[in-house]
Amino acid sequence: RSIALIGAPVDGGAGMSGCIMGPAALRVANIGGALSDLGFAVEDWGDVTPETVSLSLGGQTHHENEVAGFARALYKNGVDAFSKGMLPIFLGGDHSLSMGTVTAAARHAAAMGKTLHVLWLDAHPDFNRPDTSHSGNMHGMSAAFFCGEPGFDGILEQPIDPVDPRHFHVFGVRSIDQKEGELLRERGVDVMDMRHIDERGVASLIRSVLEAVKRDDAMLHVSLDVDFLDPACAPGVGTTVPGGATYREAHLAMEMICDSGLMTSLDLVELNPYLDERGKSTRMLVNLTESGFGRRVFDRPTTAY
Ligand code: DIR
Ligand code: MN
Ligand code: MN
Ligand code: MN
Repeated sequence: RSIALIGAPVDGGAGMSGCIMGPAALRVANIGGALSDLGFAVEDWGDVTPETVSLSLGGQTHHENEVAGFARALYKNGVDAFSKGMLPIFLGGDHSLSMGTVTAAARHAAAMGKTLHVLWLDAHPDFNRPDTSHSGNMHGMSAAFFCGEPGFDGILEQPIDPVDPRHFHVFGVRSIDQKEGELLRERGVDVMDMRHIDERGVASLIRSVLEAVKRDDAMLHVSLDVDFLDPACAPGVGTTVPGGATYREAHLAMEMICDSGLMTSLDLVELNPYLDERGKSTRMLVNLTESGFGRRVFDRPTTAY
């Protein structure tokens, strides 16, 4: 398989700046070399050039032109990568970039007559609309956008292929705004919060997601937000929330995703190198990516995932 690394230095969607340095930090940590060593043909497409957009979403929403400019460029680059048979890994950048990456995956899925499932590894579901968001930060709205919620006209130039909210799997959440929670419930989003993980364990929950993807013969986009992890193992993010996934829980999730062979695209988002401790969170993201693409401690008996 070949992998396209696509950089998205956007940070206008986050509450504070710094994610703009994310793609550079991931390259300094040699994410491309790590994937080559695992046997992949890796092409680094560099950072996308955001388009120029002029729109206003209203409410407190801010930086919509920067966010939409990146979303449009990422959408085009993503569709291009899929049509070349490559697996794109998007190097963020704040989580608003998924407005472009997930819609690209959904477009490719629709063109192939398939559906798309999205696995969202995050402390937050990012399911706010401009009219429900308290912060106006668009990194908290990306999932609402690609699931087809109203209020986002003009972000992309063309209509999107909305993701079925029941195929939107939120994993590891521990911070949900009130109206956001009501919307998640109304739409039937598959929400697995930290208590679910405590009670049932990563393995059984991730297996159920992967089985749903397999059953639907669907594509799978994985979106990994640094704040999915406990701040103890990944402090380099603007929105740390206590009680996150441990080092091993996160690796297990990525290892199982790898074994399933189902992942067709990946976002690495919200890395803020300015807030990091000696590259800890950057390295964590690179190591998790390696687990997602085949790095193993030792052989395992062959079982299904
Ligand atoms: C909060 C925080 N729900 C908001 N969201 C995110 O601003 O909408 N923090 N995504 O990382
Ligand atoms: Mn997020
Ligand atoms: Mn988050
Ligand atoms: Mn289904």
